[in-house]
Parts: sequence; C-alpha cells; structure tokens
Amino acid sequence: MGKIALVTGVTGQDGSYLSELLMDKGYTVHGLVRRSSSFNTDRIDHLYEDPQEPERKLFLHHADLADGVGLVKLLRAIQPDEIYNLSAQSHVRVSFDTPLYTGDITGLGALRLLEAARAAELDTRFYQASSSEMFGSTPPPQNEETPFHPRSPYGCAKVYAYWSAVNVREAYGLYAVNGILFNHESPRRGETFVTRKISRAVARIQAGLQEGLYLGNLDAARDWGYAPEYVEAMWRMLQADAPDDYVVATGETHTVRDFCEAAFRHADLDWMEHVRFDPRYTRPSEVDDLIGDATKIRRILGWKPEVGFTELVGIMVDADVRRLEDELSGRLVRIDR
Ligand code: NAP
Ligand code: G4F
Repeated sequence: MGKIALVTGVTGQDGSYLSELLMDKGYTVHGLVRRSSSFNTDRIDHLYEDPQEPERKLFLHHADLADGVGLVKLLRAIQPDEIYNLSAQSHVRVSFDTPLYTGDITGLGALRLLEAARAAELDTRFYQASSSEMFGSTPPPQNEETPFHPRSPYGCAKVYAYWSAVNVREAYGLYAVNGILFNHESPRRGETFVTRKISRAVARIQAGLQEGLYLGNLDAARDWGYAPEYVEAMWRMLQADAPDDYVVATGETHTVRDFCEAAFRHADLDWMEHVRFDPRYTRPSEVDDLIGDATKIRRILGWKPEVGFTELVGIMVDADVRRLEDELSGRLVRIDR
C-alpha cells in the first residue's frame, strides 16, 4: 500500500508540483480546495481523474483553514501518513491590506490544522510551509540559527505558525517540521508576484499587446530558486529519521532590477524602455535582502538546487511566450512545468 498524503494549498504553485511528485512516488494525494465562485483548480486540472476511476490517486475535498471542525472531520476520514500545510494568504503586499485575515489563515490556520491532527489522534508527519520572509530585516546570509525580524503581517503570521509547529513537536512529540523556504518561482507562479508579473509582461510586450510595466521597489534582493526542486526538499524533510527545521535556498541573490534586465534581454528587449515606477507597488516596510544558507539540508538530507538564476528567468519567459501564443491562437492553454 502506498502512503496517503493531505496537501493543503493543493491549487497553488507548490501544491500542484508537490502533488505531481507524490503521485509519481505512488502516494494517494488528498487535496484541500477552498470554495470559490470561479474555477480555482487550473494548476491541477492535468492531474484530475474521473471520480468513477477505481485506481484514482488524487482526491479533492472542499475545506478551509478557517474552519477547524471541518479540518478534524477531514483528517479523521482521510487518516493521512503525511500532512503538507501549504495553504496561506501568501501575498506579502496584500497582507498589509488584510492583516487580520492573513493572521487568521496564514498564522492561526496552521495551528488549527495541527490541533485537528491531535484531535483526530493521528500518527502523522506534518510539514509547515515557513518562509524566509520571517527573517525580514535580519541581515543575510540567513540560516536556521538566524533570529526572526518580520517586516509584514504575512511575516508575523508565518512566525506564529513556525513556533506553533515547533511547540507541538516539543510538547507532544508530534513529527512536525518547518521548511524555511526562500522565494521559489516557476511558470505556475501567481501572476501578481514580481517574477511572474515581469515574465508575463515581457511576453505581452514582445507580442505588441502591452507597452509598459509598472513596478515598485527595484532594489529589493531575493534568493530565487525553481519551485519543482523545492517541493522535493519538502518531501525529504518528512522522510528523515527525526523531525527538524531546514532552510531551503540557492545561496545566490539578485535584485528585482536584475530580474527585469535578464527577462527583457531573454526576449531581445531593453527593460529600461518599458519598466516604470508606481508607488502603489511598494510596501509600508520592506525586506531588503535575502540570501539563504542551505548548508544544513545539503549535509543532512542531500538536497541541493540545480536550476540557476538565468535558467529560471528563461524558463519563465519562454513559458509565458508559449502560453500567450496558445491563447492568441485559440488553442487549449498547456500547463507548463
Ligand atoms: P500560492 O500559490 O499562493 O498558494 C496558496 C494556496 O493556499 C492556494 O492553494 C490557495 O487557494 C490556498 N489558500 C488560501 N487561503 C486558504 C484558506 N483560507 N483555506 C485553504 N486554503 C487556502 O502559494 P505558493 O507559492 O504555492 O506557496 C505555498 C506555501 O509556501 C504558502 O504557505 C506560502 O506562504 C509558502 N511560501 C512560499 C514561498 C514562495 O516563494 N512561493 C516561499 C516561502 C513560503 P486558492 O488557489 O483558492 O487561492
Ligand atoms: O514577488 P514578491 O511579491 O515576493 P515576496 O514579497 O518576496 O514574497 C514571496 O516570497 C516569500 C519568501 O520570502 C514567500 F513567503 C511569500 O509567500 C511570497 O511567495 O516580491 C518580491 C520583491 C519585493 O521586495 C517587492 O517589494 O519584489 C518587489 N516588487 C517590486 N515591484 C514587487 C513589485 N512585488 C510585487 N509583487 N509586485 C510589484 O509590482
């Protein structure tokens, strides 16, 4: 019998890649989908199986991190061997507009799920999607020993969730781990995060559909990796002999300006002719510089990134160019890896 996993945030960037990885490894995957008035399963539609299929490996359930009782009922029914908590209001800028909601879902939501696992009396392993945003203004390089100094409601909520996972591990012996992941991107990245906003705009500018691109702070520096590699790190953390917390990063940093230059150059365009400043995209308090030190996960779990910055930029721009071509020609839009 293969293992059973519950993936919250299954409709998001990481949830889609993680589901693919787990299904390839023979898991049965249960995904938590929140109710939406429009379709929100684009990223996993290619994994969808007919409910009549007897050998199904993917099951979707309506639930919400706001609804603790629903989570207990779901966990009792599924009895997962592993839980990956990827659900969050994950947009940092939006968290300044919705701080209480973000605290409720991104922070308290993790504790609701942990408590649901305890209430359901499961012998399960729990992965919490922690974030480099927790380091905030603490200078780089950042590793597992670096103090947190979050700079956004999102960062504060993630710190709460981080310590909630550590606390159930220490208090009750639950196998709970934190993956402290630095920014990771892909063609499936949400369209309003800066990398995807840029790669999408490059495709549209190249096609003559758009002239300019409005951005906020170009000086911020991020340690950008490739999402499919990062979900492998999540899985490895739950296969270890003992639960522990790990930083996942490339160890390289680039500014938003560098990303613009590289993305426009990839399409033979000059970024300076198109990128303009709009203060609406700045934040009341910013995280200036993130560089992860992933020595620990490399040493203990043997994980290391392969895709570098320039390759990542190329993957994203090429995918958005192809997607736009599909849209314009009326073809079915393919899901890109
Ligand atoms: P994402 O694409 O924004 O996906 C977030 C997921 O959470 C979506 O499936 C979303 O559902 C779901 N969700 C939102 N509110 C929910 C609620 N109330 N109840 C249940 N589900 C809810 O994020 P991602 O980039 O895949 O990141 C995955 C996780 O890692 C997040 O927790 C994020 O904060 C964290 N993280 C991400 C990065 C990164 O660079 N990507 C780095 C560090 C940590 P809908 O599809 O319906 O919106
Ligand atoms: O792409 P971003 O919105 O990602 P951010 O804030 O680093 O957060 C992402 O990574 C975190 C890990 O560190 C995750 F936990 C979190 O869930 C999310 O996935 O912004 C990156 C940088 C920021 O400094 C921002 O100020 O880009 C800057 N930026 C400049 N112009 C912009 C824009 N960001 C966005 N979203 N849109 C702009 O127009």
